[in-house]
Amino acid sequence: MLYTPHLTTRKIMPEMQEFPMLSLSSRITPEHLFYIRNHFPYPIIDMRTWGLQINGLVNRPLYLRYHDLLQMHQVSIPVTLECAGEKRALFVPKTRGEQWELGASSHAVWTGVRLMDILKAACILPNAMEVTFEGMDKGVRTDMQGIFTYMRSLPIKEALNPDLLIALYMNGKPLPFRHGYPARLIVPGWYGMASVKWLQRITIIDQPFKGPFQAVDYVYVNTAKPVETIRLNSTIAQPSDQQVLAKGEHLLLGTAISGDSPVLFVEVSFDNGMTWQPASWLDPHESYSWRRWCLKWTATNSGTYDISVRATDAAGNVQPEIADWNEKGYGYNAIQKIRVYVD
Ligand code: MTE
Ligand code: MO
Repeated sequence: MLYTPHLTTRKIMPEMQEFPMLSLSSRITPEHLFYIRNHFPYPIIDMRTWGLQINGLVNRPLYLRYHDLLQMHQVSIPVTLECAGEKRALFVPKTRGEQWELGASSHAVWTGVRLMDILKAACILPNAMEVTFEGMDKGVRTDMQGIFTYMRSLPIKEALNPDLLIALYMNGKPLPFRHGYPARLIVPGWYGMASVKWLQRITIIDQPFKGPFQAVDYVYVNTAKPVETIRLNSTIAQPSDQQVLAKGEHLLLGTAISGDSPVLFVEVSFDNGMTWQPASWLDPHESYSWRRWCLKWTATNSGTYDISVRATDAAGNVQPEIADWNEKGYGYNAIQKIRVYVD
């Protein structure tokens, strides 16, 4: 049977779709398979009037039109986006929020202007503490009165990291509308919520930003720590859980990532973690990219097989057996286990 890959729909409005994990034939996710996570309906953008405003604690407020941004120095960085709710459906007990399975993550090469260059051009004042990023999408929340826009902040030190981009292109083509056209922030190594789409305003402030997408959502409620960098994680993309396989040789394939220390190796176990064998890398190391691993496996006998995968990073951290449960279900990164049946 011919397999035609397509997104897995979690919600239509606001749109939420998963990348089909079986489509890992390339490291880069094609545009039509890139996961989508929106909090609100799509914004309406009029390119005749659109411009990116930079204001607040700056000596030189800026208003950059699309063609101004296109004319600035461009850089390209491969960055994997991963939703903080990735694998939320695996939490026991269940948590509230979108029940994402394995595919709330995708990979692209982003091209655009360094945020640092824009902030330097605006001349930030010495009392700057945080930088806020405001999207153009807005709507109501079920837990609060009023209309909110999607808005996030970064500490000034993080905002000046030269790897942060105001991206104008994804995989060499103008940013698709669903992924933030005309311009989106890309915060490499952080969970996806930081990478604000449909940017309209960047504001430098001298106090912590307390908007609901900063101080209510995207907080690990158990520790009160903000959700920031991507936790060490690995995923079995192929075979899928509960799959029935024929006897013979199979290719196990998946991804590994960390927003902190580089992933050193991935191991696979067929005996519930008693013994582990190393997987091989399909991709070279890149700072902010998922890295695909694979392992050839021959199923000689019919029966039930439990397969686990775990990643280890350069600092010696290993994925936990049990994920750190938190009320909103962020940062699931326990060792993944699947069961397959060999006929
Ligand atoms: N930016 C805006 N303006 N509105 C949003 O709803 N969602 C965030 C982030 N940026 C969001 C946003 C979240 S939670 C994630 S995981 C990523 O966008 C998803 O990016 P993608 O839809 O391009 O995959
Ligand atoms: Mo997300």
